[in-house]
Amino acid sequence: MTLEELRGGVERIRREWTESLPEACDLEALEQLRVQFLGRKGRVTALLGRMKELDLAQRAEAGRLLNKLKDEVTRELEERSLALEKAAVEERLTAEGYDLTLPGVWRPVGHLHPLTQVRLEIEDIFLRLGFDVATGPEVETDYYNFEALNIPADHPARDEWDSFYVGEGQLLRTHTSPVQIRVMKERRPPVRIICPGKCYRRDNPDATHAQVFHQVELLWVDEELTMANLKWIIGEFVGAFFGPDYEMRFAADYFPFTEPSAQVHIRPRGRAATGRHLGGWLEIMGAGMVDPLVLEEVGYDPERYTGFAFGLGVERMAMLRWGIDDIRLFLQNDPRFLYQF
Ligand code: 2U9
Repeated sequence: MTLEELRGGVERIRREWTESLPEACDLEALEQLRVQFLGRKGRVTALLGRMKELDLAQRAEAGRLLNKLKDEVTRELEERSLALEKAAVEERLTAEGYDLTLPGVWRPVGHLHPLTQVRLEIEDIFLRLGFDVATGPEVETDYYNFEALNIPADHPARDEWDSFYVGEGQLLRTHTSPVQIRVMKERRPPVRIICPGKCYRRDNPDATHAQVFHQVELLWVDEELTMANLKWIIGEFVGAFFGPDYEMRFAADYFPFTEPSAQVHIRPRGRAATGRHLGGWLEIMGAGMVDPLVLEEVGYDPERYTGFAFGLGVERMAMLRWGIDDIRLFLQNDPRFLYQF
């Protein structure tokens, strides 16, 4: 073979390629064409194989010609392949009647329950203040729920009309305080925990009472803790949760497990005393210094350690935050209520 013959061969292949390409109307036909020209036994490959028949001096020119042909065929093959793929997609979209300009179907995206939002926010505030989150069982024994907390046997909460008993000496916990008892028995002071969780009481449901509700309780036991430290912590909480425009006061109260005990009130400060609060004091939680009898019960020396605790209702915090007037709304799972948060 001479260089001229090779040149003629290249031109012939080039022409036939250009003629056959538009006839390949689908990807399958295109693949057959590729095999025919570029495959191991294809026409371009065959011509490449015959290069060795040429004089050494002519091989460089022959190689240039053949490589150019191969590159052009490869590029045009790719272009045609992309064009055919695109046409196939468009044909399918037209055939199946899709209109990509139509607005999509709105699918509601879920979100956290308002009570979960409030609980996480409260946890966050105390995590930043160095407290651990502790949890425990919802089915408790009489001992952890009442006895260890200095709640006497004749206390009305112990009556089966006020608590849900599930067996002999076993009940659904009426507060999360048994978690603190369990943690104190496991650890040595300093103990700094908050205990969020579900609680159960045998109330008649109304706008402010539910048989299932949520609490967050806090406990800090250490040396030299006083009521002043308690007041500071609660002040930090009120500022973080309700904002800077509230003032706070303590009023005397009684709980079997704290001494002294207090209820904590807040009210909008000064000119902020407008809107639904109208300047009145709102009770937000109960609190107090842990009763020495409770410390003794878990094996802590009450002469060396003191502690304070508070308990708040998550529903109550959410109701104050959003102006919700019926606690039962939290349990009804009505999307018209839930989607507002
Ligand atoms: C231990 C020692 C002391 C937790 C406390 C309150 C006051 C309180 C109520 C708030 C609204 C219950 O959800 S509620 O109805 N709680 O007033 N709770 S002091 O005191 C503790 C807890 C555990 C070992």
